[in-house]
Amino acid sequence: MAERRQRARVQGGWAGGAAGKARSAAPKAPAASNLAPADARPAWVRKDQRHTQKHFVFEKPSEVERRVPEAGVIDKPGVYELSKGPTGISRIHLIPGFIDSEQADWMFEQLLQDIPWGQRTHIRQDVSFEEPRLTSWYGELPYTYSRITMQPNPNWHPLLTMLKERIEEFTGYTFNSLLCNLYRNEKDSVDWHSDDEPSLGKNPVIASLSFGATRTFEMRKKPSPEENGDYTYVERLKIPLDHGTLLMMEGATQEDWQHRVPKEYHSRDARINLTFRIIYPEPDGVWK
Ligand SMILES: O=C(O)CCC(=O)C(=O)O
Repeated sequence: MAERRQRARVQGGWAGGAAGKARSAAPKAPAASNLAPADARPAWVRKDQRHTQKHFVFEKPSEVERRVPEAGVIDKPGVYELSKGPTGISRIHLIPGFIDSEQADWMFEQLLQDIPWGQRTHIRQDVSFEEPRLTSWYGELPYTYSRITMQPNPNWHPLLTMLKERIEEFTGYTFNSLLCNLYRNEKDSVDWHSDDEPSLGKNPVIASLSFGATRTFEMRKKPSPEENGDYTYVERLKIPLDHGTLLMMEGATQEDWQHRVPKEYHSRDARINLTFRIIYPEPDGVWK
């Protein structure tokens, strides 16, 4: 939060700054001697004694000092309204233990083995680089993000169908697509982004189910137009997503916030994240 601070400066007080420099240039006081002064009366009775002239000058700060806000942590189950704006309410719902840990254990092993994990490669300015994770897509429709299209894949794995139905029963939403992410170790990640592709429609609902190693899901609020794209002072959140946790993102969350899963400095085992989505056919039939 922006903070105004009143600063006090003592003029002619202590060394340092312009006042201090001016004092050091002043004529030197006579060296101390063991001779008694001409007027031997104590200083406090002497009328001619000059008092040290110290006075405080309060200066208005020339500019507003801003503090980078500390990231909040959400690690308790519940529904959280992250923000409210002209675009609507950004809301998340955290459900740790949505899948109990014993079931999550065998599900993780099965998904790791059975999902057809693939490597997407991007080309930017003639340089190609691999996404730092493996992915797989399920759904009747294709899905394009970061300028690469995932082809339709209607062959849902029975475990994925079962998980989709469990989430649908719990949330009341019906999903038709799924993006699977495999983070092989601490070096895998997904960078800041919003799930705001046109094919997801307005205010998309995303159900994100995690298995395996706990990784931190980070969120940051998109800056207001006055910030000119500067994210320095925006609100931030950290949400540890562990084995069997469901995270729902709803309302304006994709419009007003970004999220990422950063790399970790310490070693991490594999993690699988399933993001169930609702995909709409593009009105003009063109997949951007
Ligand atoms: O792995 C996660 O928790 C997030 C995945 C994600 O951001 C995405 O699939 O868009």
